[in-house]
Amino acid sequence: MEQSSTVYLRRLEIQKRLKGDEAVLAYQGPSAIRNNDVHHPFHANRTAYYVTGVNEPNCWTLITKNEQIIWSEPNHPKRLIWEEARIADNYCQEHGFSQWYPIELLATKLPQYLKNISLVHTNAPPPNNLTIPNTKPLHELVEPLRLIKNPDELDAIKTACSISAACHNHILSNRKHYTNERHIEGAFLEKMYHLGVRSSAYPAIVATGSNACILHYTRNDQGINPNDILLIDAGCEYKQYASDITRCFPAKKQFSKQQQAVYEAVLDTQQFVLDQIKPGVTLSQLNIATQKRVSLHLSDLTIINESAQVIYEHKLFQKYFPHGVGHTLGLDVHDIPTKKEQPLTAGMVITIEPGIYIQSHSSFNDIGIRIEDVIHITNNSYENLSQGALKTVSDIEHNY
Ligand SMILES: [Mn+2]
Repeated sequence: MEQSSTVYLRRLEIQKRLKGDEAVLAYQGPSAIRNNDVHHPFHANRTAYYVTGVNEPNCWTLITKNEQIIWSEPNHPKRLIWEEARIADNYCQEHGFSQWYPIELLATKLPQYLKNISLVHTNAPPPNNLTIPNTKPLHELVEPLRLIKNPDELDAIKTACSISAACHNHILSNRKHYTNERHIEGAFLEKMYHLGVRSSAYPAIVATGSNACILHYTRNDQGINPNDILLIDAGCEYKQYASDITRCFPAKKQFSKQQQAVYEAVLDTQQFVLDQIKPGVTLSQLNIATQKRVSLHLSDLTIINESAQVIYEHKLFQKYFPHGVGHTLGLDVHDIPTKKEQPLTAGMVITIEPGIYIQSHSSFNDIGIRIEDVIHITNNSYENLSQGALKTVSDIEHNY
């Protein structure tokens, strides 16, 4: 119930922002069919979930200045032969809605509530061909709220990160047993299930050697060469909140000299960027800081035979570091599309994930390194929510 009371307060906040003739109309989405009568696990539309706090399909929610109404599937005895019971009329008692209706009454009841409404913030086309004169995208109203996490949301993200960190550490210390990327994916999921969570926040990336240079590699089915570096980008979801952690380590006990040099360059870059995090700094500034530090390392390691300044100014680093330094995280792993110039504020959660990817080079081959942590912006600095996942060279080499 802690979650639902948080969501109830959130709905009150939304009501406060609505004018008397405005309403929020949120649709959680249908249960998606995989094939025939087999369904995908349900994952509510995130904008709608943020408003309802309940992961149940086929629900419509209407919030007006004074009411919080939900339509959902009732517990027909025939359906209960096949499916678990729905929340149905408990929406009012347990989740603080002022009114619940079975979904069958949407077409008749909704127009009555919309009579005096002239603007509807919504995330879906109106149901039952209902005509709504003026609509605005609901996410525009919700995203500024979603950006700043409250203590319950932070707790959920923190737990997701701790569980994922334990899974990463489990893979690290058992790595001698894995001979295929798929084994690692399976071991990560097994550990995650064992720790009590079922959903991943995104499909895991388990990449060996040059596969790590494919940023969204998800085949995860190649054999592991003992001389490879492994890249594992994986995270679970807890109470609907995501985690997103990347760790890299040698398949065998120790790094080669070249692997260690690149690894330490990325680790140094991550710390360099973290040291600059405080409210007021923008993601764009952090990106520039990352690009400059990566350029410095590319020059020092003679991966590019140019000065750091030339590498940065001519964007030569992009060949080895083609992505941004991070993104917001919350209900979604890539949560709110942040404007790069928006200053960070306390309560935001972002990832910091520099990388260097070298597919072919005279002295560095098939090395893809990314190190990613989940960072909570605090009043004057930051808190690393995924610090439990080991990443120093000595921790990596000792845990074998
Ligand atoms: Mn990420």
